Amino acid sequence: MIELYTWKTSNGRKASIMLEELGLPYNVHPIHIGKDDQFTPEFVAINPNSKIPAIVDTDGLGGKPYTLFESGAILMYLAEKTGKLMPQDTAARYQVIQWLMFQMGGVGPIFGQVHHFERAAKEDIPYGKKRYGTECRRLYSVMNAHLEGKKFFANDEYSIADISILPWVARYEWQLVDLNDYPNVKRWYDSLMVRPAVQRGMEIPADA
Ligand SMILES: N[C@@H](CCC(=O)N[C@@H](CS)C(=O)NCC(=O)O)C(=O)O
Repeated sequence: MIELYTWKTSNGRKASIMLEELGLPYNVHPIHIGKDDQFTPEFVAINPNSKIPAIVDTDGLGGKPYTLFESGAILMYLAEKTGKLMPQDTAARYQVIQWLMFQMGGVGPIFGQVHHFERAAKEDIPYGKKRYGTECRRLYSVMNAHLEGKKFFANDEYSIADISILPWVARYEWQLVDLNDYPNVKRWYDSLMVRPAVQRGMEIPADA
């Protein structure tokens, strides 16, 4: 059984979409980050960095419980555990890892800053909005150019690379982005958002 510690955010949804796609049984433990649940001693014991998502695989490596945080590591672990959504072939595998790292090092941190400066900051900081908004739109342009003539980010196969990027693009309105300006991203996004597993994963935790 996978114990999933999460909240209804872009990083949290990566893990829940992945679990839904794999059809693995899992229990959801809501960590209300707006109420500081991430700083409780119980959760810090699972993730010393106090961020969701995190998992405990009760049937982990060697049959022992295995604890993991960082959404990219969780996606890779679950892909390896099941042999799904990441290819075995080394060249193809690194294409997936490359776009996963693009998300973890670029899309996530930059889009997150856009969300902060546009929606959460208690003061209006035009420099922050401009700096992160410009980089966000540049990343959309990179994705749009890459997806020309392609169905998915890597190897023309659905993978954890797509799952990592999707919940961040799902917040395009928060990023003040019109997806019609990036037609290849829009086509990719529309084709994935109709997947039942994606729709279920986007709604976890149900009561958040
Ligand atoms: N690099 C981490 C980032 C995780 C992260 O920033 N999670 C946010 C929610 S999307 C969080 O837990 N924020 C709570 C806080 O910063 O106190 C990952 O991909 O797992």
